[in-house]
Amino acid sequence: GNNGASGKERTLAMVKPDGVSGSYTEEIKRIIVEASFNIVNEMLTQLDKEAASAFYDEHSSRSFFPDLVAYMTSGPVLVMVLEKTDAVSDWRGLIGPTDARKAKISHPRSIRALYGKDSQRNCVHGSDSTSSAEREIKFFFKDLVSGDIASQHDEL
Ligand code: RTP
Ligand code: MG
Repeated sequence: GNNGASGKERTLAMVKPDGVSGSYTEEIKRIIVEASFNIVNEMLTQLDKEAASAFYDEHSSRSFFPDLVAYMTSGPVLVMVLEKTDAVSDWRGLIGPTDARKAKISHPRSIRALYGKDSQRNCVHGSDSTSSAEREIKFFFKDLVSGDIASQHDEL
């Protein structure tokens, strides 16, 4: 499952290329910590076309998929495993709706409203279910198992 040694739920968060290049990483991490998430693991990495396509495989037939892959490979991303009770739904709530322009109206304090641009460049990712979280955490942190988190701080 995607629960850590504490029994708390885990989710996968990502600061997308526009967030890293826009220097929003520190602000976003401050919001994460203030919302009582524990950052269990983090990794700055660069997705290639194959990795971005595999990560967003559920959208491979969508018209926006080529643009999505180009966007996600345009620069480094910061991938984080976040832990707290109800981590998956709480992180989705904190980031806000997919379209940052709509988020600015309906959820003005959400991360996408604060730092996103539009329906594509929305600054952050969050797993949409506990099963997605499990798949996505394994995608980036294959060796991450309960009680063995200390050696996983890979860097670009
Ligand atoms: P994410 O997976 O990144 O957390 O975003 P999400 O669940 O809110 O939205 P999803 O439907 O899974 O879409 C994944 C990402 O694809 C880009 N997108 N572009 N141009 C468009 O109409 C469009 N629609 C979606 C966004 O970057 C979105 O976050
Ligand atoms: Mg999604």
